Amino acid sequence: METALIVVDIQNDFCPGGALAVPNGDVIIERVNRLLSAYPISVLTQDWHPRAHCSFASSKSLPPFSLDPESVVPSILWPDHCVAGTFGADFHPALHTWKARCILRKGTRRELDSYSAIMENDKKTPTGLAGFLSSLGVTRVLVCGLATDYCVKSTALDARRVGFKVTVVEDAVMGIDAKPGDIHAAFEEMRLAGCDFAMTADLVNWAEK
Ligand code: VGL
Ligand code: ZN
Repeated sequence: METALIVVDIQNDFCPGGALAVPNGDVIIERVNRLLSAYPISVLTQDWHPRAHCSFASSKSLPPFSLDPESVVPSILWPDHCVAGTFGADFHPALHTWKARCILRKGTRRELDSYSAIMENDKKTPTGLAGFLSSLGVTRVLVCGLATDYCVKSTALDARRVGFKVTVVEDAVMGIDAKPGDIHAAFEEMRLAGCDFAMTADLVNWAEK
């Protein structure tokens, strides 16, 4: 029964100064680094979009944060962010990337976004991560990173859906809260889906026992 750490999207564009900055997104990095030291099966995800990606408001000549009129499920159009190969898509320089076992890029196809590290937004295209983790004997995942109300939430919910035990690292996630209350609602949704919550210090102590 193995535990894996999933570190979601700690990239320059999601940190202060970035194109889609999560307020205080960088303050969690020190805690994430401690988790990376404690959990040897670890995955970093990287939001990795082609230019003119379907999630970019600019691709549809609409203002950022408007709803996508072409999408059947309500989805927000974002400022251009995490364009593959750009500085914004790089991991934040303070993140101890060398400690991670695996790097998973997502949202790589122009016409399909992927918030979750497990399933793309069509809810039927797997990223391959669940298979990778299962083949290593992983039954429980710890989820941390950015942003609580989008990619962290989607990853945690999908991980539950495909059968992993899920612990969200409460003090190692940070959210956007585009609409105030979004972060709170995300925690509630994850809780109702059967996710547990824990703090970095406790998870690091348990790993060392
Ligand atoms: C994310 C919006 C668009 C995230 C990624 O990492 O939470 N949010 N792309
Ligand atoms: Zn994105």
